[in-house]
Amino acid sequence: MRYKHEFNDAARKSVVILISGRGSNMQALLEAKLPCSRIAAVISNKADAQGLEIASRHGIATQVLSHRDYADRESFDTALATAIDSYQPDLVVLAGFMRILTQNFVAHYEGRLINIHPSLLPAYGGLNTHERALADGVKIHGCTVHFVTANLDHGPIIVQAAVPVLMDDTPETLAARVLHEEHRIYPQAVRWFCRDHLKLTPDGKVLLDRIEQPSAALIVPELE
Ligand code: NHR
Ligand code: GAR
Repeated sequence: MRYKHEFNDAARKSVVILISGRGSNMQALLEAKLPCSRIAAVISNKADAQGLEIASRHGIATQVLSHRDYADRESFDTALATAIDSYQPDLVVLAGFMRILTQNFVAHYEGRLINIHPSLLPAYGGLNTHERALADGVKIHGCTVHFVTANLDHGPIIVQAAVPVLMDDTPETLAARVLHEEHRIYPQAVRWFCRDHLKLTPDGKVLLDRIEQPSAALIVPELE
């Protein structure tokens, strides 16, 4: 008798994770031990990325591909795709990966390339999101998991988590509050994908199949 969420090795989805630095989102994915997925490799564009050691400690294959060894973005992305495809992944996960990817690369992984971004997209795409949110005085901030498209930080949204911005927040305290939520929603998104609940439709819409959706107000400010 095989249960619905039991996965033999052949049924597991193969995942390649791309990082550039600390790798805490990658670590959250490794520690989630999702039975539906097998992390085939972690690839970094930086040799000194801390995440590489964490991956090695988990017994996961690591590879470094420095963008500095390539003349332009196109040739770096071609080499990166060759490295990724050697693992034949079902899903490619950007976890703090800091290089903008070319149109050809993104098209090659259409519907199987996801990113986590530290803001409530479409607000605050790009870099320094927490500084900019604080400067604007917004009261709610957060993080977004999305499919990657050529339109930077504008791919179809899969899941978001919101946190309050507090009066005495610094970029660091706000980043920590957001990061805590990143570590919760990224494993969830990968779990959905690996269980075949999450799809990108041909017309670019996110399909969440058989996932419970909230119907009540999520955020209710305290009123006096
Ligand atoms: N590529 C495409 N085509 N589309 C997206 O949505 C992408 C992407 C590559 C990375 C992550 C993204 C983020 O979550 C991401 C999304 C890096 C930069 C950037 O400006 C911007 C957005 C993101 C990642 N990178 C500089 C560059 O010249 C380098 C910065 C650095 O090395 O520190 O590539 O925020
Ligand atoms: C995370 O906050 C992630 O959302 C963000 O960088 C941090 C990486 O931390 N990603 C980007 O800004 C992508 N441009 P991590 O390496 O510890 O996961």
